[in-house]
Amino acid sequence: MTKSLNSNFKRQRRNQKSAQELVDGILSGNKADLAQGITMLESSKPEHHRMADEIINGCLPHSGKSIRVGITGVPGVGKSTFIEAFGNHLIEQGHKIAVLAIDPSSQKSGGSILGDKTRMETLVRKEEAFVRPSPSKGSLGGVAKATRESIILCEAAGFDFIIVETVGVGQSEIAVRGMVDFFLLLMLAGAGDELQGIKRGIMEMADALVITKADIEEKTKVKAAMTEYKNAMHLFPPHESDWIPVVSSCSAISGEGIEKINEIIGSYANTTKLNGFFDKNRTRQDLKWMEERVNELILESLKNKNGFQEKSNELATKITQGKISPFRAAEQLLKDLNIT
Ligand SMILES: Nc1nc2c(ncn2[C@@H]2O[C@H](COP(=O)(O)OP(=O)(O)O)[C@@H](O)[C@H]2O)c(=O)[nH]1
Ligand SMILES: [Mg+2]
Repeated sequence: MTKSLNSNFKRQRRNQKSAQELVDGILSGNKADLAQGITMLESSKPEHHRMADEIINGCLPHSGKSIRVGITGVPGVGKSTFIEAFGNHLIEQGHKIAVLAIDPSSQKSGGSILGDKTRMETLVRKEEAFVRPSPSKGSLGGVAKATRESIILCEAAGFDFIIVETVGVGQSEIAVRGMVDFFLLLMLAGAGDELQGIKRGIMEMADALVITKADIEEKTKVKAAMTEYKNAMHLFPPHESDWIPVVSSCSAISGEGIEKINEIIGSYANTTKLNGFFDKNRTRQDLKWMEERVNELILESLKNKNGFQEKSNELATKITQGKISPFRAAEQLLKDLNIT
């Protein structure tokens, strides 16, 4: 059997759909097809790349009609539990919500995936919700890329409220900030921000800072923390959106303050749509996305060039033997391949 016959046979046997079939399924709101489409985006197999591109292109004209919200905060602060409560509230309001996650730490432990899904127990069973944990493989860059593309697919499937959960440590916030409209930081009343490991830069990116677990903290403590954070937020330069970040509190267990957060996000969307920032921000994100995609395509075409692997191996050996500097080797590689 030839190779292509063999792979056709395999595809049929596994009942795997074509890109067009998946796009049609996604556009009709089929969650199984959406899940399979996202699996293609996350795949590192070169034979899936073309299919992923076709799916994205098929979905793009039907995307964009949602509000995209990023949620961050240190592990254990209560993000997933919040999303469970908030998501159920949104569904009651008539929304369809998709939850995506970027959690670089879950790649090592693999544990938080299960944790997150069990924290969203009622949400995952709802027809109007789609919950997708962080991919368990790949670099932060790769995971972030897949998440950005997954947003497009979710929107094409009719989800009008997209939530991206990320862990409040390291680079993943910046990646998420670059793909959402609104950025929400969850904090606790008890601990100071140093203790909570939240960097100033993350606080500065937030459109709202919400103190959660208000049910287990004394009211006075929650109030004091809110005042403290309000004062701290005042010291940051004003947001380009002209939006003044809001400090609020909630409990994902009692439901107190959950509705208010939806109002805050609604008010943000109104304000920034009126003053033009909403669209400006999305356009800027699109331009950045294009830039990243160009870099990716250049790299891909370069690596597909004849002799790339051999030359690259040859030079690697020379570096190991101390015969050439890494800097020179990189230049040499491009020269040998006739690129510079
Ligand atoms: N009392 C109370 N506990 C909460 C609340 N939100 C989360 N928790 C608990 O805090 C722990 C961590 O929550 P989780 O949502 O997994 O945090 P994440 O790591 O930020 O996603 C769990 O045991 C939750 O039950 C809340 O509003 N009130
Ligand atoms: Mg979580």
